[in-house]
Amino acid sequence: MSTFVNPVTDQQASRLILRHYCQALEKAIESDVIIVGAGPSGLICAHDLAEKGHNVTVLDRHLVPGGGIWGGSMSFNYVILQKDVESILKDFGILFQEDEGALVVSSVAFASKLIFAVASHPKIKLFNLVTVEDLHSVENKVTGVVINNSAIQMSGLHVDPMVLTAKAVLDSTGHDAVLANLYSQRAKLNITKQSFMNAVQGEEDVINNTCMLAPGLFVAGMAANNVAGGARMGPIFGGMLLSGKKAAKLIAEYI
Ligand code: 48H
Repeated sequence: MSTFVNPVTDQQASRLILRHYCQALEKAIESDVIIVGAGPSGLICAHDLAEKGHNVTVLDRHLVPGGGIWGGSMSFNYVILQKDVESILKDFGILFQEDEGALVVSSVAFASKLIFAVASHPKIKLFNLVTVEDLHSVENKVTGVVINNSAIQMSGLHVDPMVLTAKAVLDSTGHDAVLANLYSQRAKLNITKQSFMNAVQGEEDVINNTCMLAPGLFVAGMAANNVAGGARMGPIFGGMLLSGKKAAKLIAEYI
């Protein structure tokens, strides 16, 4: 007597996964916005754009999205946010404690809630284990990204990539500012390494440095500070959320 009334066969599992992954990937060939990097700035930007009705594709090279949130500070798994962003935490159902006028949040809960909101949004396709290795461009506008499977990319095998296109692309790849650097290999772009740690300054910088770098190419989060020489801010995350929100507004106005 078996437990399952509807057992799933091996063939079914393979067929269903292939069908649904390929359907999602096919839709992502042409989306409104591609977000590269599923850290806090990219996740918030994706969610805001999707809430406005845009079709968004989010790509991250790692197995687990969330970027630098998970590790907290020196592996102590809490992050700190300014009281000014309390309403954003409430929007995502992220619990916090107020202490010394700041908000203290479990980094695991913070990452999980943001990822859940993005991964389960009907207007967003989220692909992990996908590395962006180049930009797609038509008539001097950035019009998409060149992608490969992260395992293939890491192995160094020569396997040709695929292209996903969009009306706008966001570089939210954190400290590496991958897309900005790829762009600057082909066209003039002033990239200044991020500055020393100074949390109060860095949190202002990251919002001010969020911008359109070139037609169709936007930058947010730590990547924005890397491009423009903004300060680091360690485990303080309010600026990342507000940078993602600013990027969503700029992108929505552009597309
Ligand atoms: C696909 C890629 C690629 C690629 C990278 O680092 P992140 O968390 O980014 P932000 O800017 O949203 O948040 C920064 C924050 O986490 C942080 O590091 C802070 C506050 N530091 C302060 C300090 O002083 O150090 O996430 C970037 C994501 C990661 O998940 C990468 O895997 C992904 O981008 N990524 N995805 N293709 N080529 N490169």
